[in-house]
Amino acid sequence: MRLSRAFLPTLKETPAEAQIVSHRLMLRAGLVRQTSAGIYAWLPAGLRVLRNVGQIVREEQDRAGAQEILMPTIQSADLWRQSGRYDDYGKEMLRITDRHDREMLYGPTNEEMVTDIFKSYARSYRDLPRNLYHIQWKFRDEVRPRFGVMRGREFLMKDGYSFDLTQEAAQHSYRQMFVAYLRTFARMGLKAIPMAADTGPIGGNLSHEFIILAETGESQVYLHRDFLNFDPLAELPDFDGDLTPITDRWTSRYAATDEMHDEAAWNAIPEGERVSARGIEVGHIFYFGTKYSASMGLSVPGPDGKPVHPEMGSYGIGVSRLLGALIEASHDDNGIIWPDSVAPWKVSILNLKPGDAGTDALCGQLYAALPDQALLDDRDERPGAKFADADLMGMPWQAIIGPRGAAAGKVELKRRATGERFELSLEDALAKIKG
Ligand code: P5A
Repeated sequence: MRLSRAFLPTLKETPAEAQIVSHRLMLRAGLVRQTSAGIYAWLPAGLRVLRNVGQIVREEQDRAGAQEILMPTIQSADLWRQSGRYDDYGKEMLRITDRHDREMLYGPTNEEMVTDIFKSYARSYRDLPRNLYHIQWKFRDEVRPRFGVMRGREFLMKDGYSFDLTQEAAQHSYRQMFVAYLRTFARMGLKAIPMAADTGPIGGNLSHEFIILAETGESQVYLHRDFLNFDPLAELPDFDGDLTPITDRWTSRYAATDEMHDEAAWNAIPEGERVSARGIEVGHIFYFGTKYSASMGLSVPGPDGKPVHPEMGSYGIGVSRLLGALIEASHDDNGIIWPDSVAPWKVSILNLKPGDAGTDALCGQLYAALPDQALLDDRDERPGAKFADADLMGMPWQAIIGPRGAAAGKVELKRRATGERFELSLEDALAKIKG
């Protein structure tokens, strides 16, 4: 993309309404635009990151054996009456009436709908286990939407749902998602720590929140410092095999959200090993047994012919919230520092002298060699403005090209995260950018 033709509206001023750094930077870097309280339009750069995040989520869900579907945003109130949640959900649910006076709602989550869909097809225990997920917009009429996409009213969630024959099998499905989540967040360069959590309106008695430590986080959390050194990408697990050694390792140390905090267990940990911090919840997984299958009449004949209600769990990732979390975790005074895996473009190419034949040619060559991966700053602007915008937008690499370098056939490559600079030939620069 050429900046001279792109819709990438950066702001120099700090927007007054933004209270935390990620929100400020998302507005300043032109990633999103608020259209109503807690509702955002995604501009080109923001949309590219949202898609990259979604793609990592998708790959790890598929790897763990889940299958992607796409359910609608609008649901019928009748479905929710079956589970009893239509009234329970209260004011957070956006209720809509259609032209025939039928009660509808904008889905805040999809347990009811997926249970109903699965019920239409499941014929016997041989149709178990199954795990279905989608990445779809949700609406929750939050009392206090705030911090930009972090607590929105409309937000993008990956929500997955598992169906199993036995409690044991359901716990295996839960562990598959537990491990898939560890991998998902690690691939985005985030350290997300699973913590014992409260189940709230979803239900059940087993649940973990995946939390990223950040001063601006909305949750108070308590954890053992060992978690800070765990590496989820050290090995590729066999998702069909026994995952308990991995999950046991992660649950063997104390980690809890405020609601689940146990003072006695906490005090038993030596003081120097305790970390109490603020955190951002980027994922939440639940095992709730037959809560929805029983209330919604989902059952299949088991191996002995007797009907069984499948054991279920649900698994959520805040895809749009992750953009805020990623920026909270990776920025400096000058702007965003995108991790390579989610960056909107791999490199910003800074043409320091548009109109200079040699400079234009070298920029053009680099740009052409990186289809859809480079943002070319070919604007008629001072170099200072280009440096500032490139730092603000946060591509992992900056390729700085001016007349002197161009004459020598050299590209100055800057790593956004560290500020390291390299003088390289076009080929060597390309190799580094492609990593
Ligand atoms: C799990 C999947 C559920 O809804 N049902 C389907 C279960 N869980 S949850 O914890 O309520 O939400 C899952 C994740 O969605 C993100 N999230 C939000 N993101 C932005 N704005 C919001 N208002 C918001 N509410 C929830 C969180 O990351 C949460 O972990």
